[in-house]
Amino acid sequence: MGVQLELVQGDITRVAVDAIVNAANSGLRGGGGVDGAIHRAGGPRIMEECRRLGGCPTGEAKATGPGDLPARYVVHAVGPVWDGGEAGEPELLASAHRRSIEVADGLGCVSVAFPAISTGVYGYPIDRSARVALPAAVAAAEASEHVRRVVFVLFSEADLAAFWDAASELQLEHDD
Ligand code: AR6
Repeated sequence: MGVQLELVQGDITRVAVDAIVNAANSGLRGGGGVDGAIHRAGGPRIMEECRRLGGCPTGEAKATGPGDLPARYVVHAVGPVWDGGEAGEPELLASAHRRSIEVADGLGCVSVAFPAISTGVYGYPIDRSARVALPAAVAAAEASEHVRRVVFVLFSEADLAAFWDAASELQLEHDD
């Protein structure tokens, strides 16, 4: 069965899907960027649950409830810190996307929204991240039991354009 891919510009905290993915750190301690926005908008219950999870290794993902957000779950994924690209960053970024889909699938989610993991504080170049994130998420969704809709929510117009270019280059059909 096919998977619908959507690329949109916006704020992921406002997206009503089954699971939104957070670009977290391995301590699941909260922080700036999209992590800060998710905890601010979702309220303190998300952090209370994160504290009980005991952290999350890079390339992995763990779920909590959504607090006050319009999603059913938040999947906290930890992407790699960019260190030039020869330190396993693409594999870890792909793994963070694959594991996010697998965790969401295990919770019965049909729709999953991702931010551009690792491309803010962690410094992963946006165009290179898109070429890893898109095929990893789509392939994992295709292999999943439940996930049929994958949305990438890009914060800026430039980030959306980078994901758009990568999707075209990879010949991934997408809606906008
Ligand atoms: N909706 C969608 N995308 C957003 C939003 C939002 N509300 N806010 C920011 N972005 P970053 P990282 C974009 O730095 O690089 C945190 O402190 C942002 O423009 O949030 O994986 C964590 O606690 C960028 O394109 O995540 C970790 O310590 C993308 O989200 C660390 O940062 C990711 O940027 C993780 O760094």
